[in-house]
Amino acid sequence: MPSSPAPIRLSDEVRKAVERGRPVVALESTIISHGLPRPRNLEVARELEAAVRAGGAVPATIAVLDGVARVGLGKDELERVANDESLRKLGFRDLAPAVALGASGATTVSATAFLAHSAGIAVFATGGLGGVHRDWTTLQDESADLGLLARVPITVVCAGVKSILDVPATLQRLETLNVGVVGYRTTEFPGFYLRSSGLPVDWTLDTPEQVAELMRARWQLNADLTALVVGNPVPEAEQLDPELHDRVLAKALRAAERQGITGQAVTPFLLGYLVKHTDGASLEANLAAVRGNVALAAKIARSHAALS
Ligand code: PSU
Ligand code: MN
Repeated sequence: MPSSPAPIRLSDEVRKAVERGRPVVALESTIISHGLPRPRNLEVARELEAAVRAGGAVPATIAVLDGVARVGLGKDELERVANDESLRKLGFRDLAPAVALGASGATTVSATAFLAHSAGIAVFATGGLGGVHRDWTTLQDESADLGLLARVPITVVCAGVKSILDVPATLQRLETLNVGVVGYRTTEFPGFYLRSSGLPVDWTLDTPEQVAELMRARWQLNADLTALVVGNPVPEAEQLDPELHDRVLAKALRAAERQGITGQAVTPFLLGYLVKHTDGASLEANLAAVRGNVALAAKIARSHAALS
């Protein structure tokens, strides 16, 4: 085979931090390119990186640009991810084709978790995970996030799974797949836009140090075969009004069905519909959740770095 440039490239800052065992937090790019409206998305991308730094960790936003998987983006690259409407949405299975064809795209949870782990990063923050869709019995639409989390031992801080999904079915799948699930300062699995999904979690942790202890125990037991999902609820004052949530979501699901939205387009369509029909309130709740997750992830990354 002819030699070609390394397909995964770490920024200098991220490489040094990983080599020295300093805290690093991976951030996905699909939420920026496909999950949030422009131009707010660029502001948010910058804000999240700044929040990781303020929390004492190095941010590593991940995307594939011109066939190279980048772990840690420069200023121009982050702008490109936010502004380039032609960027594709890349799940794990899309990484190799994107590299082979020199394509560009934003990475979802599955692709980001894989690349972050490959780069030696232990902690990853996002908004809400993908999961089992509500019409699963007919369409069999289950996010590729779940299958990847069953294979990659990374800690993912999130506000649960997106409430547009079948949350009980998703929790069941996570159990079957042996993905670790804990609630952070809650006994209930978070509901993304809402503080609670109404479903219980088996384990509750109350400090970043406890999460780091759990990560260490998984490693000591050789039980870090799968991901660890840390469910961190959106603050009560910033959640979406549950009544508004249920009402608009029901309409969004009907609209998606009527318009024949399928596959990768489903999640961005539903999130966009909610933003529009809640006058932006769902966007604020989404952002509040992501901010909280990023701040917690930085603390967990620090505790983890201190323990290892
Ligand atoms: N979290 C958010 N907004 C998003 C996503 C997560 O707050 O847009 C993205 C993630 O990249 C996740 C993807 O992996 O949605 C799931 O898409 P799908 O259901 O097509 O697998
Ligand atoms: Mn899907």
